Amino acid sequence: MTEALPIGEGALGAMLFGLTTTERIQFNHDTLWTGTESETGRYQAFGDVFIELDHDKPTEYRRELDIARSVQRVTYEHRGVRYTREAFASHPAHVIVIRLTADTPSAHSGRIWLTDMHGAKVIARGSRLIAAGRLPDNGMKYESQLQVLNSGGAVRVGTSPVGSRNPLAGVPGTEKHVLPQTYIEFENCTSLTLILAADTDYVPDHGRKWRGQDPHREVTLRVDRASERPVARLLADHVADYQLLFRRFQLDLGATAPALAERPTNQRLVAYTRQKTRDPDLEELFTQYGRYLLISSSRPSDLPANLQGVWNESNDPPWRGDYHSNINIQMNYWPAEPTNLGDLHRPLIDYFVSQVPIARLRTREDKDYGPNVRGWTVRTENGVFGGGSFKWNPPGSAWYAQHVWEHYAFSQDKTYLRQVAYPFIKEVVEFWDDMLVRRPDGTLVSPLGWSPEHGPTEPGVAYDQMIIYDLFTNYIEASEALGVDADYRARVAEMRSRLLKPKIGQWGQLQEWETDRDDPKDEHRHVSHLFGLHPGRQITATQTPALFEAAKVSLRARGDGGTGWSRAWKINFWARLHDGDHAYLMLRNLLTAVNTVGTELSDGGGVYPNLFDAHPPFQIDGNLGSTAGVAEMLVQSHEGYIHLLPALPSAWPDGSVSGLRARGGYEVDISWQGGKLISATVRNVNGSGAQVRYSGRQIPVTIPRGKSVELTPEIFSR
Ligand code: FUC
Repeated sequence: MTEALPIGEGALGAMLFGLTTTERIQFNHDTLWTGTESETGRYQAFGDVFIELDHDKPTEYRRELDIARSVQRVTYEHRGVRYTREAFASHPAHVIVIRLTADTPSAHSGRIWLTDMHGAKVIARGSRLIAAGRLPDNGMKYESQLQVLNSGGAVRVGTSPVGSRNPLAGVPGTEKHVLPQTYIEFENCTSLTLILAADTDYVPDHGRKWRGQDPHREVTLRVDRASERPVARLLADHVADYQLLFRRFQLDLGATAPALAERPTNQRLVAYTRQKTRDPDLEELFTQYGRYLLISSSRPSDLPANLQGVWNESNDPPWRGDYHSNINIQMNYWPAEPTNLGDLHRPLIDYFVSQVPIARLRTREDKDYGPNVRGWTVRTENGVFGGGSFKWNPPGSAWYAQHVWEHYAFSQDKTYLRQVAYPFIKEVVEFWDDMLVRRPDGTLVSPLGWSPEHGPTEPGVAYDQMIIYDLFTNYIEASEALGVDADYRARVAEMRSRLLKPKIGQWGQLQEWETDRDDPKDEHRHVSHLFGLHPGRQITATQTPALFEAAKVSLRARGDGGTGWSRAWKINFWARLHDGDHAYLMLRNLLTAVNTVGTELSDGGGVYPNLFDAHPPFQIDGNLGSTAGVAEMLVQSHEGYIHLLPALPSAWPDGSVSGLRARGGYEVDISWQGGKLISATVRNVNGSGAQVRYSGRQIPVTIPRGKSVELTPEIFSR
């Protein structure tokens, strides 16, 4: 899982190991979950496809993932034959396609297994393998089907006698796999095409008890339809669909020396770590890889990407492969809006909405909140049936509401604001309207705070106070944008003004707790008390300069290490602090080659050879958070204006970016040289007037909708 390459069509994902003796394709579907309305459950692995080839000791071996097309390829030579294997996950067809070809006719002979991670019996229908079952835990129905198509040679169903040689012996990670007796045998085939589909009966709807149709019909149809189409058409449709999303954002951070650029990514990563090579192409790749992973694991109407996206080989994954509400699920979606994938933010928002009915019940059942509280909140660990576990995370729902708001802030989609965002945000505001405690002097505090994930449980923790401030701000702006609820808006504004404020402590730090007890040696991975700096907008250089300086002091004390996601967050923090060089240092610290797969909680973050973020273990938030961090270095828009190059590091003197989105309904392209702006194009997608800032100067720009203006540095020096 640290070397295999991921593909995905949103719901269905796979890891391709690129082996030549027995290839392994480990697959997942985002809905295969244990658990119930009262238990988080666990994200489950679905199954594997094994292709026995017996191409031992290949030469000229090359394995690649083309993220510009979302196609994985393996090529090698074996006994004078040149083999090519290509795989892609098609969103339009909802299938994974694996194609095996060679430069010599009749060169493929071997066997193919479909395995099921929950022990379902595998049957064959023609040259199709089918595994259907129910999760023992909650009765969820699931099914996978694998069609094998050939040109030349023969394909037939085989059954292995008990006790026959296990072709998986020596395939890493398959020690516990039991091979089904039924398989497909192929002999002297010129090419093979494998079509894989999988699904469950999960629906994100508590009103239907989370269950819909038996997946059999849909899975059968998907495989039938894809099997009838020429592979070239499937591929062309897939690439076109993928590129519509991927190409919206382009990035050039400079050129890597040709001799280095030719080397494989894993070697470049090691050189980058150990020899501190300059490798802007690797930094670009890593940034775009985050977008690739989001496109591959999050499409409208899917579940959002969990701790491992859709790439998980275990039925007992670390932290259940769940939705952690105190940083992780949010970080997964930080890059969506700025890097022009706003439509892929919807799975997260729709997931929140689907969980609310149960979250409301659970909140009112809890003695800390009581039966009369309005609104709802969540626990730290969450599944897909509304249930959660581990401690309550009181401001969790308010942090969710930030995402609901941000989708409007970027898109300016009023229908969405009215129908989805506003009611959601308002209900969470009501929760805090009921929960905040008013002290004798009028100060409002959250009563049961816990700064994730350390320190005491007590009132007035910065994490809670800042998220509530953010929630109230978003509510005020949402109700203004819709022109509704003026009276309640005034009440919320009054509450916001009385919230216990961020405090500066004895060593100049921004306090994590109301009591000035921060330890300057505390390098805890969570940096929750800087929420107001990022992803919030309470602390800014212009509005709160003293707090801005205190945030710097706190962040410096927290250090430049941490888990993968902690490093990714620090890229964003330093970008918001307008310190491009420090943000860049954090990017380098994240892009550190790591091999550890055991759980490390204090330090050890980095990336694996396949560029998956290492918490350790693998956790996708660091990938996605880092992509957001790079966007934050190039454009910011959280202060009511579009800020060009707010944190450009000296390591990227020349470069360009296009397709960055800014709040207010704008899109921005920028090119720079010698660390200075050359030109910027600001397009009005759905905005109504903007301010643009560069190098300390700000100008208003008026652009008709659908049009753009080009801004040169002179405009800012007038
Ligand atoms: C939070 C973090 C851990 C880990 C887990 C999934 O609890 O504190 O580091 O990322 O989520």
